[in-house]
Amino acid sequence: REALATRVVVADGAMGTMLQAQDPSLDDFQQLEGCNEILNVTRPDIVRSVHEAYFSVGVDCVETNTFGANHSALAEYDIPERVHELSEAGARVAREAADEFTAGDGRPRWVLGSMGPGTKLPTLGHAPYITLRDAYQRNAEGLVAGGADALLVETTQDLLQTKAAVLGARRGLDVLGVDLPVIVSVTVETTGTMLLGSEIGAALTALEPLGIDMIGLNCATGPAEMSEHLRYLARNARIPLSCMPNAGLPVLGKDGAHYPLTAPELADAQEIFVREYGLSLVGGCCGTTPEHLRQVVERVRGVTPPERDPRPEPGAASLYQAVPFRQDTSYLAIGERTNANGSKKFREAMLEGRWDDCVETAREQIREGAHMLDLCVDYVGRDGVADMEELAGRFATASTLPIVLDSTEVEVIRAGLEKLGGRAVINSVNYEDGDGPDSRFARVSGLAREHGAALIALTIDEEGQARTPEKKVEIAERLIGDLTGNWGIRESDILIDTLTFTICTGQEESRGDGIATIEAIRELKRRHPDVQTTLGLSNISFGLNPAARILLNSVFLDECVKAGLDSAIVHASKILPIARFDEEQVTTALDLVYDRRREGYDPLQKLMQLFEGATAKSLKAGKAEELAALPLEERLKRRIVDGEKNGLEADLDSALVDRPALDIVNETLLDGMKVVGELFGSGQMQLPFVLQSAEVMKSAVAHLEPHMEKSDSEGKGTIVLATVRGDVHDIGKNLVDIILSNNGYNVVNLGIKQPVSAILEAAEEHRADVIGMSGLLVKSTVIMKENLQELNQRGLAARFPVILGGAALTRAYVEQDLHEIYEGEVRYARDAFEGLHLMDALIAVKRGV
Ligand code: B12
Repeated sequence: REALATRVVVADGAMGTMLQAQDPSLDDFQQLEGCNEILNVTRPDIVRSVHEAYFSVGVDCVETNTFGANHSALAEYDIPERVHELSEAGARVAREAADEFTAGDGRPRWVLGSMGPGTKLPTLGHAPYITLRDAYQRNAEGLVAGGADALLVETTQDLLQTKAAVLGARRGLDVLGVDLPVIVSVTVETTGTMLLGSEIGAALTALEPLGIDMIGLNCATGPAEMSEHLRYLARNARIPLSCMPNAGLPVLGKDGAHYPLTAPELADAQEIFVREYGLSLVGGCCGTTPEHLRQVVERVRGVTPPERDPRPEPGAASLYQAVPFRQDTSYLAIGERTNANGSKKFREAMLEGRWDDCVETAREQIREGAHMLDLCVDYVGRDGVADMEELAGRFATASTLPIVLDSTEVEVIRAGLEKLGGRAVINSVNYEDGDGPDSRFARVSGLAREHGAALIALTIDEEGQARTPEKKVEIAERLIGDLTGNWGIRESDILIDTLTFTICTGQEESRGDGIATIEAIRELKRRHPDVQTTLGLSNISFGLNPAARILLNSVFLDECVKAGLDSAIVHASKILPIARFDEEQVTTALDLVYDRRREGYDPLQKLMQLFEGATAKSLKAGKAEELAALPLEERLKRRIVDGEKNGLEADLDSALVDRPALDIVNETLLDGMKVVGELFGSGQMQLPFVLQSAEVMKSAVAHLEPHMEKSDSEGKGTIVLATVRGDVHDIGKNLVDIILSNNGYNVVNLGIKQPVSAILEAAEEHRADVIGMSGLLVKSTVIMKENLQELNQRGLAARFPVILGGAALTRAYVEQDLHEIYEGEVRYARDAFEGLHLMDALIAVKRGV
C-alpha cells in the first residue's frame, strides 16, 4: 500500500502466450488441454520461468498464474472443486520467485493474486451471483494462503461479476483475518464501454464504494484507446489508478494475429499516463513481453506521479451509466410507478406475472425523464424475494437508470442487490425498531456497506414519525452520525427523507406538516450541505382529486427545492411547471402549504372549490382552446414551449404558405426553445416538459426539412458530427446536419454521447475533412478540451480541423483557450450557418483553393 501511494509500481506483462511458448504436453495439463492453472501443480518450473523472465527485467511485481482459477472457468473443465488448490499453488510459485529476487538485491518484490473474470456473465443470468461470489472467496483464500501480497480482480467485463469477485475477496480476507489491498481492473472495449455497455463512470460509481484500494484498466485495447477513460478516472476517482494495456489492437497477418505496439511505444504511453494521470501501477497485458516491460521500467522508475485533485461526483449507477444525486437546474426525479403499492397497473402486471409489462412501466418512466427508478415488489402474501429476483434481474439490463430498491424486508433488498451490477440506492432505513444488532436498521445498513449502495434514511425513531422540524432534524442528525461513524457510509451517499404527510384532511394538527417538512430540509441542508435530501412527495396531497393533486404536488415540490431538496420520489410527468397553472390556483396552493388561513378563508376549501369536478382531461381541453385562439406565429412558439404536438403539422403547413422553412425554424421555433431554456434554467420548468418541448421541436424540424432549399452540388467534403461524451442534446447538432447536407456536404452523424475514440474512428473510416463536435453542458466544454488533447496526443491534429458548437461554449473560450491548446485548426460556430461558412472555408484551404 505504501509503495502504491508513493511511487510508480511496475507489474509484468502477458502470461498465457509465454506459457504456451514452452509447449506443455497434454500430460502437463492432466489431459485438460489449455487449462493453464493446472501447470501450477504439474509444471511449476514453467510458470516460475515466466515470473523470472519478468523479474529479471526489473518489474516490482508479477501476477499469479490463476486467471482461470475461478468457478466458471474451472467448471468448463469439470474441476470447479480445485479453485482453492490451484489458486494457492499459483501464488506459491510466484511467491518463491519474488522472494528469491528480493533475497538477491534486497529490493521488495510483490505478488498480485490474479482473480480473472471466468466465462459467465451473471448480469445476463449465465450463473448465479452467490455461486460466483463464494468461489471467488475460495480463490482469494487460496491466493492468500500461497503468499499473495494483494488481490487483483482483473479483466472484468460485467459489473455484477466484478462485484461478486470483490465481495468474495473481501469475505476471504475477513475469514483469514488479513488486510491486503484489493485492486480492480476493468476492461473497456474498443466501443468505449465494457462488454455489457458500462461506461467507465458507471464502473467507478459502482466499484469505488465497495472499499477497493485501486481501480484501473487492462486488456481489450492498447494504451491509445484507454487514454480517455484513464483521464476520467484521474478526474473522478478518490483511489489510486492502474493501467495494463495490450500491445495495441491485434493486426491480422498471414501468420495469424499479432500485436503491433513496440516496446518503446508502450513505454512512451505509460510514461505519459503516469505524468498526466498520476498512475500508481503500470504493466502490460496481451502481447506485451519482458522487453516491453524492461523499457517501461526504465522509463517510469524514478518518476514521481503528480498529486491528483479528484472531483468525485456522488451518485448511483445503472449497468450503463452513472447518475449524479445533484442535478443541474433540476431535482433528481425518482420514478414511483414501478411500485406494487403505489401503482395499480404495475401491481396487477406483477401479480399476473406479466413481467414484460412491468418492464414497460419502467421504460415509460425513463422516457418521461426520471433519473432513477424506485422498485418495490412488497405485496401481502407474495414471495417478495422471488418477485425481486425476477424484476431486478430484468431491470438490471432493461433500465438505463439506476434502481432504488424499496422494501421493508431485508431479504428482498438483498435479492435486488445480488442482481444489480450498477450502484443501487436502498429505500430505506429508520429507527422504528431501534438500532440494536438485530434491528432492521443494522441489517440494512450492513447490506448497504457490503454492496456499496447509497441509502435513503427516514426521520422515524422508536417513538414514531417525526412531525416537527426540530424532531426531524434531531433524528436526521442521529442517522447521519450513526451511518457515517458506525457503518462507514459517506455523508454524500445518505439521502435523508424528512417525511411528508397530507395537509388535505382538514384536521388541525396536520395543517403545519408542509411547513415542518420545508423547514427541516432547510435546516438540514444548512448543517450538512453534503447530505442529500429526498421526499416521497405525493403524500402531501392525499385526499384531493387527481387534478388538484397535480397542482399541490408541483407547488410543494417547488417550495421544497427552493429550501434545498435534492431529489423526490414522483411520477415525473405529473409534476407541472408552475407557469402552467393559473395564478389563483398557485396562490391558493401556496396558502395551503404555508397554512395562511384567515377569517372566512380556508385555502383547503378554496382549492377544492377551484377543482370541483375538474379532471386532467377537462383542464387539457381548456388549454387547447386557449392555444387555438393565438395568432399563427405565437401559436407555433407556444407549441414548442408547451410541448403540444396535436395540430402541429397543420400549423406548420399554414406557416409555409408565407415563409420559407428555414425562417420558421430560425425565427419562430428557436425562439420557443429559447423560452424553454430560460424557464428550465431558472427552475420553473421540469425536465419531462423540456423533453416534450424537444420532441415537438424535432417533429417540427422533420416536417419542415423536405421544404428546405437544397443545393445541387454534391460531395463537397465530409464532416463527422457528434455530440460529445456524456451529453444528450442533439437538436442543434441535427440542425447542423440538415443545413450542411442540404448544401452538398457529406455528413456522418454519429449521434449523442460519443466518446472521442468513436469520433476518431469514424473520422478515419470516412476520411473526414473536418470533425464537428456539439455540446450544451458546461461539462461538455471540458470534454471538448480533452478531446482536442487526445487528438494532439494521437498525432491527428494536423489532419483534422475541428468545428465546435453548442450553447455552453463562448467564442473566446474556443478561439483563445482551445486554440492555444490544439495543435491543429479549431473554430467556433455560433449557429448552423456559421458552421456552413466555416466548412466552406476549411474545405477551400484543404483543397488548396
Ligand atoms: C432541450 C433541452 C434538453 C433536452 C434535450 C433533448 C434533445 N434531444 O436534444 C433534455 C430534456 C433531454 C435535456 C436534458 C438535460 N439538460 Co438540457 N436543455 C435543453 C434546452 C432547453 C434547449 C437545447 C436546444 O435544443 N436548443 C436549440 C438548439 C437548436 O440550439 P443549440 O443546441 O445551441 O444549437 C445551435 C448552435 O449552438 C449551433 N451548434 C450546436 N452544436 C453545434 C455543432 C457544430 C459542429 C456546429 C457547427 C454548430 C452547432 O447550431 C445550432 C443551430 O443553430 C437547453 C437550454 C439552452 N439554452 O440551450 C437546456 C440546457 C442545455 N440543459 C441543461 C441541463 C442542465 C440539462 C440536464 C443536465 C438536466 C438534468 N438535470 O437532467 C440534462 C442533461 C442530460 C445530459 N447528460 O446531457 C442546461 C445546461 C447548463 C449546464 N450547466 O451545463 C441548459 C443550458 C438549460 C439551463 N438553462 O440550465 N435538455
